[in-house]
Amino acid sequence: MRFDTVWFNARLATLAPAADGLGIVHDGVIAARNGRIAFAGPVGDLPTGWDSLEKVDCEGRWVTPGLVDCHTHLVFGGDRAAEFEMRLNGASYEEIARAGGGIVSTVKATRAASEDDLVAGALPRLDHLIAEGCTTIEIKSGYGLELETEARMLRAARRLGRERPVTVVTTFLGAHALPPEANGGKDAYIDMVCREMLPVIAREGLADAVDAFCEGIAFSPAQTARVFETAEAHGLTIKLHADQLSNLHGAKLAAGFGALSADHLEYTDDEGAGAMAQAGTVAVLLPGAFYTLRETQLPPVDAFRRHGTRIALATDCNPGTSPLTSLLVAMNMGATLFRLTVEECIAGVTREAARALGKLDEIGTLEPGKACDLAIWDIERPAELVYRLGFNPLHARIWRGQ
Ligand code: DI6
Ligand code: FE
Repeated sequence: MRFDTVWFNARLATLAPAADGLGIVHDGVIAARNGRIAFAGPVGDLPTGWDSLEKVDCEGRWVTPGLVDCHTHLVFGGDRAAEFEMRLNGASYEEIARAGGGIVSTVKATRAASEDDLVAGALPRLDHLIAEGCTTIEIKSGYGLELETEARMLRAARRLGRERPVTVVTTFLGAHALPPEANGGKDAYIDMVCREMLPVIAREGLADAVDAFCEGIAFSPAQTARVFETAEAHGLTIKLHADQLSNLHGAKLAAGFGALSADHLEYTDDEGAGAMAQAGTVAVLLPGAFYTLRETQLPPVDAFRRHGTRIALATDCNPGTSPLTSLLVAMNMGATLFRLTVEECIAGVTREAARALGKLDEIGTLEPGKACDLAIWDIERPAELVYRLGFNPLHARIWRGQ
């Protein structure tokens, strides 16, 4: 057997579903051919007579699947640092809104930004994620709230995937917030999302999935269901910002539509957790938003475990409620704030995050046939990836075998 590259002398956390826990292999080898994993396992199981163009000695380092950030709003205009500072200095929500703050300020800045501006603004954030081993990222629209800017955000997101060695998955989030010009007309805005925006986004192939924000301050379950029906009609997969600030039973609604994931979930109840397990809808927990909002209601992790609901972790990188560009910090927060185990955290940013994107056939574990996306770490045990805070032990990152 002839390989392109062989990484040997490695400790592997394969995350293979058939294995126990992290799927640890002590004297491990990964072999790649044409950008895909051709072999992953103990050195003794390598086919005899193999050869390789390149051999890399990992010197005992740990190798995990490349990390997957399955929920981000990485592309946006402007920033909200001034508003953050005002709030710390005692400004009220009204004062911030009057000073042009809040989500509306990001919408305004995003509408004013060209595609080049959006790409340039997002690249430093993307580079930070990449420097910590991220090889796949989901990026949502949702700060345009009109067709032209939503499409521009998605085009910028796709372009990021051509400018850097990373896989970008895009999600249309037209139903993120009500734009100011809608003057409170939520149903009319959802009409526009379903009749004017979504069909064009789908036709132009700009989005892989459709998401919505189901919440008192955003859209109702009935309005969310209309968006989902339209997404289904266009053959797009579904995700949902569900039960973040209150329990509108968004988790159950998402499960009912066979959503890939329901995300946030602080206020989800036992019934919602069970419905998600039944439907195979992944629970994407976003501890960066929980932390930034100083939320105290914890997501129902025990119910997820009891029902067998799959748990992923993501950054939710956005300028308002989670200005976070680190999956390592997201893992630490998942453990410290939500009491997830080391295995749950590491699976949450690899295998389960891949599942939340509907890409488990392609990425998320070290198994033959999958894309050769690897993170090689200078650590002695996997727990270090979760335990340390503000320290990056990445030694090397491989995307598509390179
Ligand atoms: N949930 C959130 O926490 C953010 N969006 C969402 O759906 C808020 C986005 C922002 O404030 O810019
Ligand atoms: Fe979000």
